Amino acid sequence: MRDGARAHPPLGRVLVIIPTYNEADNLPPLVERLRATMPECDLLIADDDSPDGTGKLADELAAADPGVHVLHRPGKEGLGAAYLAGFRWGLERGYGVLVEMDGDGSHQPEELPRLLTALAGADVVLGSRWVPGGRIVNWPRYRQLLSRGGSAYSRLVLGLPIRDVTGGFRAFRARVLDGAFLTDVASQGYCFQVDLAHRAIRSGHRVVEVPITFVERAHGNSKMSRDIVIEALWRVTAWGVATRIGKIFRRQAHLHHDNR
Ligand SMILES: Nc1nc2c(ncn2[C@@H]2O[C@H](COP(=O)(O)OP(=O)(O)OP(=O)(O)O)[C@@H](O)[C@H]2O)c(=O)[nH]1
Ligand SMILES: [Mg+2]
Repeated sequence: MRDGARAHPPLGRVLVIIPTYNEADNLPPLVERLRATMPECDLLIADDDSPDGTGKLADELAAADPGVHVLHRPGKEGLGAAYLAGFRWGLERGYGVLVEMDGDGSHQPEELPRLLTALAGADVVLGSRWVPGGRIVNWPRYRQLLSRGGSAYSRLVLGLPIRDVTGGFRAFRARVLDGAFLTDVASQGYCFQVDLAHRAIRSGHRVVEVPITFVERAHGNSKMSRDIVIEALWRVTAWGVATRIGKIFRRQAHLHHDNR
């Protein structure tokens, strides 16, 4: 049964996971906007011992608000590791929906209700800059090209039917991330997002994109680096090759079976 109540049961409690590394200026206004827009959603700030004191600020926000939680991690291990720890935290506590959101103000809390509305009829919702209605504010041209190029390459190599493959504003039904889904995820930088989108589609989940407005960070520095781009390139290429080889083997096994 694909449609109906069993395929898309009620969403349950929502946890918004915000990985942070040096986001002291961006975090307080973000938390305030999230609490104002969706007070019923809990927040988890996953901080990698930011040298600028973001973790301490997060503790202060949590002390003042029982809906705000903090996961302190010992050091900078990349976006992927912070999300994996955050997902585990949320799954252990029985949340029905786990949301990914950047802590630098690029994702708009006011757009979260639209993502959750779309999730009522889906398993995964991707906030998308590259579908009609999606917008980018204040991004230099080279960043737009890098993002579009990254999505186009991933789409092509992995055969993914989505436009924004690298975005980081997403909502997952918890049952998608449970079990074996996250086994062996090793991606650290942005290709973590490609990895999750690829896994969700490959495992047959209903994935939909909704347009979002992405705004360049207000304060602080981008963590995008050459190493992160190189990691994404080699991993996506390796997944593409593995997927193709897997298809060839399955086809041959099928033919062999038919000829018996
Ligand atoms: N916990 C943790 N968070 C991280 C790490 N690297 C990046 N982040 C956070 O992940 C989110 C996305 O990373 P950004 O640094 O905003 O990415 P960016 O380099 O600004 O990329 P653009 O926004 O595309 O310019 C932000 O909230 C970062 O603080 C990390 O190693 N650990
Ligand atoms: Mg950013």
